[in-house]
Amino acid sequence: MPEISKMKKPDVKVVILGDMNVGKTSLLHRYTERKFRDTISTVGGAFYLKQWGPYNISIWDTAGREQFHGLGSMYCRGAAAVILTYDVTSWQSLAELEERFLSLTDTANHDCIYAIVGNKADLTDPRAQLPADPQSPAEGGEPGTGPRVPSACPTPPASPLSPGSPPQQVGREEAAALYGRVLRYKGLDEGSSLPADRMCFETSARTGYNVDLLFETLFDLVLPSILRKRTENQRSPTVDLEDYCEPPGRRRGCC
Ligand SMILES: Nc1nc2c(ncn2[C@@H]2O[C@H](COP(=O)(O)OP(=O)(O)OP(=O)(O)O)[C@@H](O)[C@H]2O)c(=O)[nH]1
Ligand SMILES: [Mg+2]
Repeated sequence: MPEISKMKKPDVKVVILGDMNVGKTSLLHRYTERKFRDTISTVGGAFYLKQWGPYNISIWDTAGREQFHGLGSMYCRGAAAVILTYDVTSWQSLAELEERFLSLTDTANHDCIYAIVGNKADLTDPRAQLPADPQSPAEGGEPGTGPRVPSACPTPPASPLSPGSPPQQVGREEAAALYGRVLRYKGLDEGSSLPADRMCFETSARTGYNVDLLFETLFDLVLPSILRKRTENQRSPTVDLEDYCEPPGRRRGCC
């Protein structure tokens, strides 16, 4: 069925990178299945195809474990957006993004968009907690039904929820500073790039806080990449073997 195979072809690729245990798989589950469920540490990588308007976006979940590190640059090849994920309660997970993961993005598109995402915000920020009223989920309901909570790097860090909560080790300003270093690593001018307050997010896969906002902001931003790719494909058309009909009377074989 050529029609279906064409519909499912991804137009663009978004890759989620970050240390093990930061919640990459949980973020993808939350966005695609509207649920927070038990995960097992990812082996290699997995991808999900998301229909976004008339476009198909592949979202790649990668393994954070060191043993799969070599695969990262392969997953990033041709990426239009990369989500660099850390855990807000782990300073080390932010440091790892720069030390271990940033170089994997060398294979991404030259105009790739970068988001810095601090997950597990429910552990440190009361705004990311599940609301008391179950009728108004933070953002975990059906697509588009939950309230959008805008994220902004420069807002002051929230105080810990209770004496037993893990402390927030990574502030929004550290995430914004990393974003600046990512731009410099990529040779991009901060003045003409997307600003840090738009590209740094704090999320909770557990409650859904800011998860739709993250993915949908990126999907909107990669639209120019999709349109450019489609134009390039139109300029250099390829033969679709599934559509090929052999002319009547022509024999198969080489001679
Ligand atoms: N409190 C809280 N826990 C979370 C959140 N997201 C993930 N977790 C927990 O963190 C652990 C790791 O989550 P995963 O989604 O498997 O992490 P990962 O980044 O995919 O890990 P690897 O696949 O090993 O790279 C699990 O125990 C999750 O339940 C969150 O937003 N809040
Ligand atoms: Mg995983």
